[in-house]
Amino acid sequence: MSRLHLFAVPLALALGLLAVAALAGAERQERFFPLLGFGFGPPPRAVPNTPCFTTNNLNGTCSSRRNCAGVTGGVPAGDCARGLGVCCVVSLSCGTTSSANFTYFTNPGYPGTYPGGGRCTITINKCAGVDQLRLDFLDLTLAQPDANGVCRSDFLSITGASFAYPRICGVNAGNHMYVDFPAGTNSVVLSVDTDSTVRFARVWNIRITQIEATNPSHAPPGCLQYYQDTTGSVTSFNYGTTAATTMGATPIGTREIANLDYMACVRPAAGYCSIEWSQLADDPYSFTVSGDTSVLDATTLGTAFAALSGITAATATQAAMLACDGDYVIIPSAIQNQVYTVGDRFCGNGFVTTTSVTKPFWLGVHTNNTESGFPPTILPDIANRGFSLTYRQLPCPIF
Ligand SMILES: [Ca+2]
Ligand SMILES: [Ca+2]
Repeated sequence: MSRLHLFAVPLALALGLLAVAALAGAERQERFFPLLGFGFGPPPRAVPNTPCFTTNNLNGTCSSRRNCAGVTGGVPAGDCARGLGVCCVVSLSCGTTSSANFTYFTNPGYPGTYPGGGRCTITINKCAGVDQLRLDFLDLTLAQPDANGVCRSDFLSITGASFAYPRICGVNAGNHMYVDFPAGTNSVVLSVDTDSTVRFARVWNIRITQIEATNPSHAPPGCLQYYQDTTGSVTSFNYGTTAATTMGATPIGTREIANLDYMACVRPAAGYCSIEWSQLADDPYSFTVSGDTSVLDATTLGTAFAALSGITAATATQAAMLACDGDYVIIPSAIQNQVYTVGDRFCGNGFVTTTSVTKPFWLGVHTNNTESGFPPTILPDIANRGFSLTYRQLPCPIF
């Protein structure tokens, strides 16, 4: 055997082992460089399982094409990691389960509409380190509530979570909700119930994001909503400028959803000491939560004249309790026109600009189970839209 052969045999063996190892590694690779000649070439590169965006702004996870195909509902949507992997977007409809970092829950036939019928559910299993979900309603149009604001024919509901989450219906695109996993549980179920006897074109696409406890977007305890900018708007579920045309209801139904009790929280930015809440100047309906909205005209609707405030029942006089006892928002330690208000509840058909220094910043939302008036001697609420309030955080004063 020549010197060349003596050298070549162990070399070929070593290269062969390398090739086997590389092929095993390729199991997890979308792309690996084919072994050239005796196996020389760049080592295989792992696809990083990092968050990625598609060209349509959908959230996915960068993974190998093979791994994406193995994920329930996984759809490859463009390249990531410089072409090493695909941005794998998980999109699922009824009767499914997901444990992906981002899941899009859609109606059957999305982006087409759905005529309704039955209950459509998705079960979300939490990932390691996760104790919260954020639901972004990219599309969510269900039938309107009944004349009392009760989501009767259609509703989105959440079960298995640590809080009595509101049932919502109507039009909610652009709104969001946080859901906490109770300690010791691993899954939460989202359900969309629709009544096919109510003729209506439903559509939904809900982005479900898993939020780790360490994530800066993690909402504080008790916050159904969490806003993280210094300015923004907080809008009640199913808010809209037009009156709802409730199926067969007389009088025309409210858009305001019944049975709500939650907090919309705002993250205080560094160097900001207070928050100012105000009504949209160009939308007189942007605070219509109690009373008969239909009879008010532009001279009163949205003005301080139509604004009411109340006080918590424990300390209220009878007169004060009459105001803002059914549907209202709460602003803690409220200041209006540089003076602390007597009460912290606000209702009616107008909203006076209000400031609060209580941190974390929050807006409480409460609605009762009816629009028929409470106690019965009080006139019913009619055609309430809910609210869309803007907020801005105010910098700390410089002394
Ligand atoms: Ca109302
Ligand atoms: Ca009510």
